[in-house]
Amino acid sequence: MQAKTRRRAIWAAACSVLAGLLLAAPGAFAGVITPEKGGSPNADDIHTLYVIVLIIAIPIFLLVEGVLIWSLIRYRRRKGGPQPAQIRGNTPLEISWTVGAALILVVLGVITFVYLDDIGNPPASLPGGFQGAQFATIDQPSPPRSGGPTLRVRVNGQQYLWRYEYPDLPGPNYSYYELVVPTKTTVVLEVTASDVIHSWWIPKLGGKVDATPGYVNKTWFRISKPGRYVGQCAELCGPNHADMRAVVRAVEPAEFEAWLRRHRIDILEAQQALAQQRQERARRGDVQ
Ligand SMILES: [Cu+2]
Repeated sequence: MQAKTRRRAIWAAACSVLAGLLLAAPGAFAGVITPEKGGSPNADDIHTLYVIVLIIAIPIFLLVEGVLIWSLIRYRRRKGGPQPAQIRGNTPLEISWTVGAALILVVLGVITFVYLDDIGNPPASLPGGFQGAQFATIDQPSPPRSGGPTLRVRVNGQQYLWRYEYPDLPGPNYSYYELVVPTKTTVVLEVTASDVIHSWWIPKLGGKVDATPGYVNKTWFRISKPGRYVGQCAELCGPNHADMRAVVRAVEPAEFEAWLRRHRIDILEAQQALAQQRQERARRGDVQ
């Protein structure tokens, strides 16, 4: 009797712990079973789409698995018992779950296409965004629907780093590893590679984009608040693929302008110093 009570207490404790874990799960699983959000509107939309699919899929999964497990236990062959009923097919049931699944697919398809427009097409920059930006679009010959300038950035994957350049801003303005962007500004990325296939991915700023030599793939993001967003090349590109990380640092538009000016001067000074060094070596007769 005592052993039975103890077993019941253990079961009750295990059930409470499991219930507690389930309650804590939404927080614990944020960004683990769903894509990350909070960096850019396209990432938020991708996250919402994912959650909608999960909300529809989880009850169906539980229902199907529940009926399966229940049937396995309820209709199992018992020792010495009679042979369980052998049922083959049920036309009305089969038609209804086929039609039901098709209807769910249609609903998911419609919802996805509604969101795809906002995920694929870069929106306008927010008021107060960087003013030196230009018009740019994905798949469209005209400016973005809602108008407004966007900032174009060329992203080039190389074993094992990312190179960035702002083709519409005064140069030289390239940088490596860290991409600095202004907040409230739609940034359109033109992603390519110069050696093998890489994949640009900052989870909080949207989906992965293949960086393929000879092709330019486009994506975009728009960050509202200053911050640092980290990512990782998502295509196995060689032995040091794991080191091919990327950082996007978002700063206020005024700070971006100041950074750009300083950065340009730094590059020019470095280029001048290098040219001087080369001249001196040539004068000394060093062979290059
Ligand atoms: Cu890689």
